[in-house]
Amino acid sequence: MRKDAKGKIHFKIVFVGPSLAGKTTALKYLHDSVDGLMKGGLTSIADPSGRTVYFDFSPFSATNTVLFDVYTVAGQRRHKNQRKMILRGVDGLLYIADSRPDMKADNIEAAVELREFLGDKIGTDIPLVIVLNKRDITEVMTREDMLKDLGFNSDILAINTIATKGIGIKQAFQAVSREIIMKQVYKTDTIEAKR
Ligand SMILES: Nc1nc2c(ncn2[C@@H]2O[C@H](COP(=O)(O)OP(=O)(O)O)[C@@H](O)[C@H]2O)c(=O)[nH]1
Ligand SMILES: [Mg+2]
Repeated sequence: MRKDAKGKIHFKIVFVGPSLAGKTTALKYLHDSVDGLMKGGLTSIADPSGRTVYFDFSPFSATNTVLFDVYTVAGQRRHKNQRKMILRGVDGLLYIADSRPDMKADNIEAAVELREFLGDKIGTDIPLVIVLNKRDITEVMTREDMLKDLGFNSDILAINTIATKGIGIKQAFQAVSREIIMKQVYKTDTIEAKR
């Protein structure tokens, strides 16, 4: 979380996950098609084939004082240092997995790297929502197998999505932003503790 010069609060949400899982597609959908969010421009830094080479970024404002700065990382192996940088100061995570069976190893590798960067803050200090994308493909892995492979805590919310059609994407974004607000603005457990 950071406060800008005008006193607005910015929360940072990052889409993570392996290359080609659908991170950029999901952010584009939020930007282009979701009503009820005030939106700034979408900045994408991609190579000519459309692969994210650095990150994508779009700010969304929920209210006049609260903004969500949403990023996607570049998923290819060689961009590890950039991912580490983008994840600095992250307030909430959307992990996008690719449901195709041949993406199993890539999904696991990205989840392992995320734990390497953020450790046990994942799902505790930093809320996480798991996004199981490409559920429109006929040969998809089962939800159970995918969640077991990823190895995140079993109480973490997982949502089936089809990013190309926008199915489930808004719900995933709302879920993680709600968790961030509960944790950081209302500090529900802190208030309880003070009573
Ligand atoms: N069938 C299918 N394809 C998808 C879905 N989401 C993304 N894609 C495709 O997967 C490819 C990679 O998507 P992209 O958003 O660039 O992935 P990123 O590397 O994670 O940013 C593109 O060709 C997308 O159109 C989905 O839900 N279903
Ligand atoms: Mg991308």
